[in-house]
Amino acid sequence: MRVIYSEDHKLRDAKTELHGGELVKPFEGPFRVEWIRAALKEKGFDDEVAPTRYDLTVPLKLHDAGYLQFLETVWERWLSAGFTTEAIPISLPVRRSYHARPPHNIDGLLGYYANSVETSITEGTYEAAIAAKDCAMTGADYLGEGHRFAFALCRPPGHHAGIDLFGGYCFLNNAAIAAQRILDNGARKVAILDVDFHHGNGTQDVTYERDDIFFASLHGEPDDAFPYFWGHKEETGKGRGEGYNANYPLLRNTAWPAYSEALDAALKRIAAFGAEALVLSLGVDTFEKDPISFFRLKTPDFRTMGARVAGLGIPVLTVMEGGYGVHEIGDNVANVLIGLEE
Ligand code: SP5
Ligand code: ZN
Repeated sequence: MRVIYSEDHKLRDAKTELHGGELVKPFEGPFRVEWIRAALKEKGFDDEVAPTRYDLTVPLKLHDAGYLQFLETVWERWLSAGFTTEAIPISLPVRRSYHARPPHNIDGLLGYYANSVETSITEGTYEAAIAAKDCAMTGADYLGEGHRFAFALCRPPGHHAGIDLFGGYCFLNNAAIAAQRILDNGARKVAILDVDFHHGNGTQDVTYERDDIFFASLHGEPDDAFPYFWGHKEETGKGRGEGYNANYPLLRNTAWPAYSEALDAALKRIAAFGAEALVLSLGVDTFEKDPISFFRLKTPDFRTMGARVAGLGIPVLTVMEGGYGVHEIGDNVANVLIGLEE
């Protein structure tokens, strides 16, 4: 399987994450993709290429122009304001912020565009996010050439990035950008299946009113899991997008039997939708040893997961999302890709 990878992910190497009331070393760091690449090499995935460079035409179909401008300039403006540390928002628009609008002050703007505050912005974050979306788009174009599978080893991840929101370690919605690219290349219907432990609130946001992208997410139930305020069953889409969004919230300690039942239900919906291609938003933070999550999937389960997804019989672009803490994330990712191809 072709793997698309950019060295530029290293440009984002945050020192801080707000976690449990403390600034800690981030769970999401460059080491993650190096672990994944090591496992892929060991398993014989040797077709690795660098991404093509693309402009912002496709991202602008999903994200707000002011938001993209913010991402591009925030670091420089943060430094110009006299700050010397990584950028963390302090004030966010919330219920009854009736007249919220993008403030001029960069400190305020940071909160305006944030949906969570654990994600510090650093020098190089924008460049890394751009390279990640280029990986996803390159994968979409590779499928467009008639290939059945590709893996975009995106970092930073993307599924928490909304129309005009960053957070959850995400800035640009790599998976949705890839789905849009697949549509632009001629497909009429594309599905995104999000198997990251966390609800893909950003992907849901950018696709919620659309009927040409079906979004399904399996995740820790919002009562108990980040991002807490999205991912309920009742969120089914809006306007022409009504009926094209499916959430499968799952309980603490969910293991393969209950997980695979929800997976099969989601795959059934995707097949009924008539998707011509699938973007698999792959987080392996469903693993039993993940440090910030609470499912109980085991390494062999990921292979079964890949095989089930391949059962759809359509081209699949796998896009990397989360998965933290332990070296096994590499084997878990490799297993999904092996399962897809068997
Ligand atoms: C892409 C992705 O997986 N983003 C996840 C972002 C989650 N950030 C907040 C994590 C808070 C976890 N708190 C659980 C503590 C368990 N001891
Ligand atoms: Zn996650």
